[in-house]
Amino acid sequence: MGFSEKQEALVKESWEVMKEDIPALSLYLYAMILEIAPEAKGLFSFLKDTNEIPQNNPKLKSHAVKVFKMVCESAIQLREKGEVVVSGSSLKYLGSVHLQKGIVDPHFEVVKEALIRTVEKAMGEKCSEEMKSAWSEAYDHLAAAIKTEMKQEA
Ligand code: HEM
Ligand code: ISQ
Repeated sequence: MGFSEKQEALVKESWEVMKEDIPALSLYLYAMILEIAPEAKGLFSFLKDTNEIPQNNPKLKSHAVKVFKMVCESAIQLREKGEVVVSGSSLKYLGSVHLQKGIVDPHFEVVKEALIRTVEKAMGEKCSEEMKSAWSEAYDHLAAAIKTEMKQEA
């Protein structure tokens, strides 16, 4: 199934809102990951030695922002080109980072669920099933591209 203009608009529209509240939403994204999969804590260098999510860690925030932005970018590309194209080297890099960290397929489902909950939190009443499924589809394509890279390197 193709990615429609409407779906792209839904992702873009919500990202415009989310951008205004990045610090809080970044923390929320990690909180949701840990709520769904507490064992994921050990994977992140900036979480593994603390009991609370650090409020002011620049790396923590910048990684979360990259995840939001990359999913948003993948929605745009899906609509324009029908596939996700992350510039070659950065996709390779992401593949190798995640491979090295020991990320496996079920982790990708955890992050997807956490991302969707974050969109719900950010959008409140404006969130719809359509909006969530647009994010979910864009995420799936990006995740598939990263997984392919991981398998090639493994
Ligand atoms: C690192 C994106 C899925 C865990 C990163 C980085 C980015 C990123 C941009 C930072 C790389 C760097 O600059 O060094 C994404 C995207 C994903 C995804 C776009 C899915 C579409 C996942 C999943 C997990 C995960 C499913 C597992 C829970 C990690 C960890 C790091 C990382 C542990 C290293 C963090 C550290 O520095 O300790 N990811 N990621 N990622 N990601 Fe992901
Ligand atoms: C995946 N990879 C890196 C950082 C992340 C932050 C929050 C949620 C998922 C992530």
